[in-house]
Amino acid sequence: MRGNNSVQRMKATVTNPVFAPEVWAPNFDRCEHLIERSAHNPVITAKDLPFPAECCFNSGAVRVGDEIVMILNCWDAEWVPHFLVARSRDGIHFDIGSRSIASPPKEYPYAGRREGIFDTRITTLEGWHYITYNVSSGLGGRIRLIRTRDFDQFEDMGFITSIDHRNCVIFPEQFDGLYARLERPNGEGSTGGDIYLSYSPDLIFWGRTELVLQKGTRYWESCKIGPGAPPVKTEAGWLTFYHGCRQHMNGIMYTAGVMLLDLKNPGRVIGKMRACLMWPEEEYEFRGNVPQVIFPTAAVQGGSDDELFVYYGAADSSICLAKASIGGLVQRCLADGPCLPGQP
Ligand code: BMA
Repeated sequence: MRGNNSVQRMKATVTNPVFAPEVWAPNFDRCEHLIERSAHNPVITAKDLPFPAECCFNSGAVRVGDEIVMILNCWDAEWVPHFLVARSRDGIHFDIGSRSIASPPKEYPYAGRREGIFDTRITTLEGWHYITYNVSSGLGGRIRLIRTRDFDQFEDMGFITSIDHRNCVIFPEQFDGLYARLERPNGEGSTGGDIYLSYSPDLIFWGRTELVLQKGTRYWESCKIGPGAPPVKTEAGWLTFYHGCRQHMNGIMYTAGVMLLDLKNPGRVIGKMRACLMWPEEEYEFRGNVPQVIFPTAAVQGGSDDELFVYYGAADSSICLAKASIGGLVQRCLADGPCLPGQP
């Protein structure tokens, strides 16, 4: 658990006073007992990869029996993206395969040096592990779907959104015979940056889209928000980690927030933390390809029934782990209320 000790530890290790959390993180105390960064962070960096690489980050993971299996997203020394299967028993030390299980489509407009594949998320559903990811192009990004039963053979299911979509997470259950996903159409300004829900009969064709949460409830999520990890089922509702972005004079800060969605009607927010759960504090979250980024992509069962292992990309450079209390997060979401725009 985090407490005053961790504040002192940070004060002791932080050399630049600008990084001291109390200077710019007034909500620090509100979240200290709800989530704890692993002392092993970052748990995976480019140095751990089986070939010369620039970086790895934003990678989905699921629990399969005693193992946590990750589809690790990395960029090699030529800045070509790869998805690698990585397995761990303790959630910290991963065996990383060298076979890339996906690559950018070869056809226009997805081929070319500017394009890439990134941000994997995994949902286990009806005996399959479904992997969603972004495919970027100069004409806008889209979401593509792969599935596997064993993380050995993979089936490409093609694109599952129209253009300019980001951040798609699939629920691990059906609702009245339909699959459901949270998604973030990209857009700019007033036309995008919010979280929506869509339904599908077959995971390919999606519709009945509805707004779930708008950006801008709080200052830390004022510029855009997006679903982070596939929702986790609890007795009280679907516990859903998302990222919240705040624009400042030097760019965008990515933080992590949490909301609780209705069990039967997952488009309804029944609880939401006011404070953001995590914001860049550690040096590995500040320094990297894109500074000030915490990007949650997976929340899997940890060492006890109440514990979640939350994986997140840090500064678009490494993969990190934080341990969270399910009960604590649910309680805080409900205590803070739906906390929607226009509500106190
Ligand atoms: C988002 C995604 C993420 C990335 C983030 C910060 O739009 O592209 O992959 O972590 O930007 O660069």
